[in-house]
Amino acid sequence: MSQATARAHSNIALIKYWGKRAGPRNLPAVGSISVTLDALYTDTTVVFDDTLSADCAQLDDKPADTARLTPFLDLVRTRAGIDTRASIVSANNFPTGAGLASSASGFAALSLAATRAAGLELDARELSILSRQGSGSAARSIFGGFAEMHRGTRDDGSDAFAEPMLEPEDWPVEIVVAITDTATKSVNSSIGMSHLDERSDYYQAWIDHSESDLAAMRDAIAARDFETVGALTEMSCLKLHGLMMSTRPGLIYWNPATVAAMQAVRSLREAGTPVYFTIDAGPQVKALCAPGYGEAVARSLEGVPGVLETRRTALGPAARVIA
Ligand code: 2P0
Repeated sequence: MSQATARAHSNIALIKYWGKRAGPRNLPAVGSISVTLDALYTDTTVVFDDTLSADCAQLDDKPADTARLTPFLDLVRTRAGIDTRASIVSANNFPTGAGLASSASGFAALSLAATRAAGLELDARELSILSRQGSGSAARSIFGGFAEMHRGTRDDGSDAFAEPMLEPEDWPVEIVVAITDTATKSVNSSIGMSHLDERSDYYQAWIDHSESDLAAMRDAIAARDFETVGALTEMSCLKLHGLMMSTRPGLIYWNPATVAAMQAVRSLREAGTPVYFTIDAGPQVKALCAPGYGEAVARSLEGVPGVLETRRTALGPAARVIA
């Protein structure tokens, strides 16, 4: 029996990933840029146990489906040259499957825990490539601070990995998450973004502009230009949701409180607070705040009708082994 426990933090994309290239290995159609969140994380323990006849998993104290986990563990087993089944025990310190990137922190933590438990020592890039095969956004949660995921061009996925851009202390922006609904989302991301070339007339435009959006964001982050980073962040978010809404059948992840929180962020900005919103495949609003503004933004968003709670967070560290 061999085991390891890892912690990985959730992330949110400022320039969004949505859409896959054809073929296996979960290859993204576009690159993305994200920030890793200190306050939202997953702890995962993996035990390879000779007495098990099948993989088993538990998430937040409940039995979990292994349909997506066993093929992922098979990648680790093949690499380690073992055939032992595993038990996975995982816990999120935030609502699962509600647009808070639990698959990002989950697969990043699983990659690290499973490889260590299998006796492998992968470097961060290899871990990022492995994590991507569990969930595209997980490739970015291997790193802390600001990270960029490269789309890559190779069919084997060896160039589709994330890389660190800035450490948290290099630019301590803050994030306030306004939670408007804790239920699991109705359409998961993998299904929502499948076969977009056939399902959305806007998809080609999304692809065509992604490289210039990424380049503009890289420059703005390097210059610590908060207003440009924020404007690009809102633009990428709204473009993503336009693409989602244009998909047959149309995907609408927002509720009335989502829209109210977006408008509250814009009102705060008009009144002089440096804050911009972004939203993933769910109804929660994440407010990107310039350093020092998180507390004031959290207080304002708590007063928005329909916002259930807020979580304020700094940028978080890279995934790491904790036991
Ligand atoms: C992102 N999202 O860049 C985008 C923005 C949600 C909206 O990546 O199919 O769970 O596992 O690769 O990573 C969510 O999709 O999808 C996501 P898979 P994933 O963060």
